[in-house]
Amino acid sequence: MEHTVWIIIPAYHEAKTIGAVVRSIRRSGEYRIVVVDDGSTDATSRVALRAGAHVLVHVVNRGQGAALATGTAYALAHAAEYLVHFDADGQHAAETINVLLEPLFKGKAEVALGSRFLDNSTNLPPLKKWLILKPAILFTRLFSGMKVTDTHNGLRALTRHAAGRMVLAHDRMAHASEILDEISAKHISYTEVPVTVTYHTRGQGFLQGCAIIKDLFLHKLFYP
Ligand SMILES: Nc1nc2c(ncn2[C@@H]2O[C@H](COP(=O)(O)OP(=O)(O)OP(=O)(O)O)[C@@H](O)[C@H]2O)c(=O)[nH]1
Ligand SMILES: [Mg+2]
Repeated sequence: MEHTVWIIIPAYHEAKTIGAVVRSIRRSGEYRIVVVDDGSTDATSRVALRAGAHVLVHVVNRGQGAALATGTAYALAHAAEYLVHFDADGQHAAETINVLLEPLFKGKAEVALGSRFLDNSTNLPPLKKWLILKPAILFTRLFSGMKVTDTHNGLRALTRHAAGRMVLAHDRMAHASEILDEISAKHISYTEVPVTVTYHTRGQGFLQGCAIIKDLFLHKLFYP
């Protein structure tokens, strides 16, 4: 690959999936991969290292936003021209990386945001979809005026220039809305790309969603 692309994978207790995730990314292209082990007490780091990723470790759990910020700083310090955010839990498909990068390579946008709502390929749990994601999309539209179809999707690609200008100060789940706020405030060009996210289990998504909503409100009310 003529470009230096870094894949940033925040990982918290993902020893079961991280090895297969790293290997599938390595098979799909010449990417550099950094796994940020967010204070896991399982074998996440060891498995990621063995699969061929660079591994950074938070000594305590700081949240997905903080793990992304750590990975971003590392990638920028290691000549990244493009950066991709990718989950460690096996829900994202490695083949999507190229699709996300394409509009960036062509200079059409500085950020490509994955969306689960541009086609019907993602089988979202209904509670998560209607109680969490749809209200979050509406909330974002009202507060920041951004008309994106999916506000809390962990799959996105950024140019070095865009990633370098974004400040990710929100450690936990509200980093997704923070990224959108940064795109809007700093007039960074973006496009949405349809992606498929695989859902195997139910339940956990709902608690996660509550955390998103809580963070979102606290963030808007106390740090506007
Ligand atoms: N839950 C959680 N995930 C973290 C944390 N730090 C890093 N991560 C990683 O962030 C990624 C996304 O976490 P998920 O819990 O799957 O969140 P999600 O994909 O938005 O939610 P689902 O749609 O329910 O899967 C995974 O790769 C996690 O390993 C943390 O403190 N908590
Ligand atoms: Mg997930």
